[in-house]
Amino acid sequence: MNDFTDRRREVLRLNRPSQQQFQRAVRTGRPLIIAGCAEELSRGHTYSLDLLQRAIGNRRIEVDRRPSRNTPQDPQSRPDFQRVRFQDFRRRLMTETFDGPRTYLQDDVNHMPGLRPFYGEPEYLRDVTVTRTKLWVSGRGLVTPLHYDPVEVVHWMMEGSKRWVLVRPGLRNLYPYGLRTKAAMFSRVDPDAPDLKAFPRWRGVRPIEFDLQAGELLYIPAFFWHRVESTSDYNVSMNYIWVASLRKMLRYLPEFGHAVPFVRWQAKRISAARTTMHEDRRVRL
Ligand SMILES: O=C(O)CCC(=O)C(=O)O
Repeated sequence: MNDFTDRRREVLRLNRPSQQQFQRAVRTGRPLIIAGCAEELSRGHTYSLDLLQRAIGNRRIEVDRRPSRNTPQDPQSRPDFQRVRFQDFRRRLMTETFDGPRTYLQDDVNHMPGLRPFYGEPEYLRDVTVTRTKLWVSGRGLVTPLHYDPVEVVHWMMEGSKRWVLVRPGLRNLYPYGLRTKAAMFSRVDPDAPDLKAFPRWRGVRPIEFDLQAGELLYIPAFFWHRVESTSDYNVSMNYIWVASLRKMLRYLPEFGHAVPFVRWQAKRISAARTTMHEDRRVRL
């Protein structure tokens, strides 16, 4: 990724922001890295796999199984989510090889009530209604392909590090999969090795690339494209998600249109998962 322009200054940086500073930064529409809040959020805990295992216990959590570390999004099918016990996920994580099949824990914290005493919510999110909080655990090299979400996200790097590539909202130069596919919010371009013959307008794209380190948080504005690579042996992060303002949805109406089938699918999954939440049996979502 050496030929990326370093556009770090397009990403704002704040140390322990107040609520007003955070809101002002959000209004600029730019991504924001937040430092200096980890101690308060983690309540002094270090997120080792031992701690997660103790906190999650015997519950089944949702993992995404992938054929390789950098699998392009399949436009024909949704991700292969499965429910496994944390100890089984952990065993897989420890035995997976860099180039072999991979497992990515991505689950709603509602499935892990034992984790609740071990983290807080950022003070500056007090005025937004967080609709979902999600835990991610991955091994080195795992890639989430370039995509956008129709919601606002703060991604807290609890342990490890991730390399982020961000691209401003837009559809024309990003070549998303078609509206009728199952990957309409995913780009067909791999920013690591863009095929400029197939995707010539990618030349006009100015990706922003940086590493997010343990203890930092990243605000990803709704509709901003992002590609994420886990860059340490194991990575633990948490997402705080809330609904974008109506103004923003109207501003990015074509992007929102692309997201509608996904939003419907996701809403069904979340509500199905919440109704079966307390039944500790294997459910394929
Ligand atoms: O960390 C990842 O692999 C993906 C994160 C992501 O897409 C998000 O936080 O919205």
